[in-house]
Amino acid sequence: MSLTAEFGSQAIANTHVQQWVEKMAAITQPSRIFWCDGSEAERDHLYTVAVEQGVLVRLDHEKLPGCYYHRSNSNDVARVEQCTFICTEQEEDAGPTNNWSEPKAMRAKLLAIATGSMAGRTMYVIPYLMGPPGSTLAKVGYELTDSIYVVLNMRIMTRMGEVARRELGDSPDFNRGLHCLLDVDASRRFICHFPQDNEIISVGSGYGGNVLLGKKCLALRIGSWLGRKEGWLAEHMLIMGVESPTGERTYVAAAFPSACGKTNFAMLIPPAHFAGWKIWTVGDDIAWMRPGPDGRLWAINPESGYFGVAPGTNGKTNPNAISSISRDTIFTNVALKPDGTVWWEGHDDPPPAECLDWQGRPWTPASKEKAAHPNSRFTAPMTNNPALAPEALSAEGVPISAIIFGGRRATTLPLVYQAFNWVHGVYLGATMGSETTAAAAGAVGQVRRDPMAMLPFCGYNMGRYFRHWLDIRRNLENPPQVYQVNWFRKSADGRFLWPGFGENMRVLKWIVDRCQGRAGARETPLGWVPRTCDFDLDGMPNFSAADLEQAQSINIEEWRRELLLQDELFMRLYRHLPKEMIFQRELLVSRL
Ligand code: GTP
Ligand code: SPV
Ligand code: MN
Repeated sequence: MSLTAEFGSQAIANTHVQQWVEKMAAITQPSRIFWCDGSEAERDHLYTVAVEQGVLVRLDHEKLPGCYYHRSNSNDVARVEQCTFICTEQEEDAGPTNNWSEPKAMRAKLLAIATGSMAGRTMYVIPYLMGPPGSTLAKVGYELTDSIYVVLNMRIMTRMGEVARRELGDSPDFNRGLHCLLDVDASRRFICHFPQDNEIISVGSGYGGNVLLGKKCLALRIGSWLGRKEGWLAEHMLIMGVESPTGERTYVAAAFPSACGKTNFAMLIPPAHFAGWKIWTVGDDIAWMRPGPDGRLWAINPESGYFGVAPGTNGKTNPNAISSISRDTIFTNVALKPDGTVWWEGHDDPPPAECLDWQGRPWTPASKEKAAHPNSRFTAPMTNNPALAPEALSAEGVPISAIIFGGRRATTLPLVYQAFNWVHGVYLGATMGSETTAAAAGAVGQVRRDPMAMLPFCGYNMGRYFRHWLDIRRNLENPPQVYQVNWFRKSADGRFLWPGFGENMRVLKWIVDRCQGRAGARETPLGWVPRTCDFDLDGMPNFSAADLEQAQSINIEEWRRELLLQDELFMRLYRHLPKEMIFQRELLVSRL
């Protein structure tokens, strides 16, 4: 590694950063500190080192230019909610939906674990910016890590290097993130947030949301805490622009829980029937939103890449994702083919005759287990996306006309309905339920409450979070309309009642037309729903008005059970639950 002397050896940071890095280095004791500048020369160097060390496999650069392959430890393939903590002075500040620990004790425990953990290793110093440079919402973080995989992912997912250093200037106001890979032993795995100190310590994992600290840790958990303090919202939402044939653009944000369709919806390509309509992707996972001087809610995407679910991604379900991952992409825990390309369940190509599965074991179509892990992912720069909205790069962001909440529900929840008003909309978000997915360790397919798709990501008391949502309305003269959708309802024989993916454009068009005051609706106990005449079914030979009725049906028995499930969460939150939520519940009961 003769190159290393040329790269990263120069300390480039303000004195606050330098002092903190020295302190952390004294604890972790790396043999070398590498200061990242985010340059292309540095990127090439880091990929070379990562391949030399066996952390990455270089894929066939004729077929997949600039692409690499990684396997994480088989015990370390998803977020771990049971190891994720919010560390505040008062337990009540973390609230009943978070694991809580007293900050002093937890910090001491983690720093003891971190002591000497980087011996013989390189500590990378990653300056990164969440949000477009110059945005009033943008935030700077520094992540210290001994994982070169983390560095290479962070340089795709965030604006990394010089740009962040410049944005910070001489300020001490940056998020301090420490990540130590250790031996990825699950018993020493902790992802801990210290919102009062704007600090994150993550140890014992090398996977995604546990270690790319700008993403779930800063942009959502710490972000939501800062948002409450500073009057904005940090949300687990995609952001899209919907362009009509006349060139009118309507911006929509949507919160679906992990692995419930945000990336797919954000990159939607309208079916042929919708000539002249076009979807622009602003973001696919996280939205930072603040009331603007015009009384509208303005949103930015703090990220600059997509950390997306690989299985099921193909040229039919998501062509824009396929373009996004055609180059300069890191594939994690998918299957590796002998020709230096990759495969997963639901790929365009048929199953390969032979390959190595996500654990590196020989795999053939006769194998019983899956070739790719269900939570295998791609890390791709957003600039690869043919549908990237130019506004994704703008400091002002976009004004949001509609907020959509959606879960993965086999029963009960109709395809689409609209909230009567903002408070009712907050209630829809607060009572969201969804089946668990492979994005987090644990059982899959169990319905649980996941308010606003933020259950694993809200960095403070969930009851106060609902209050914050209600309070934001005071600064919104023109609040977004609020909708609920469910792409995942099933028939008694287990078929999806709605085709989903590109066809979701039909639901979206009704929503956009409502926002623009051109579409009708009918009142139901749940909210406003499209009448058959309001919903465009043209060009869907296999889907009839009767099918729509089935997808939209409201079953009173199912709703009785649903109300009981909602109560479970409300009871846990009772001390801080806004009264408005109880009133909304009573109103729903009386309407039903
Ligand atoms: P995170 O990155 O974990 O936050 O997830 P995400 O919300 O971006 O989920 P993503 O778009 O990656 O979708 C995850 C899964 O949902 C994939 O297996 C998709 O095939 C499936 N999916 C997405 N959209 C639809 C849809 O409209 N209908 C159906 N039936 N499945 C869908
Ligand atoms: C999610 O689980 O919601 C993700 C993937 O977006 S991770 O970054 O691993 O959290
Ligand atoms: Mn997510």
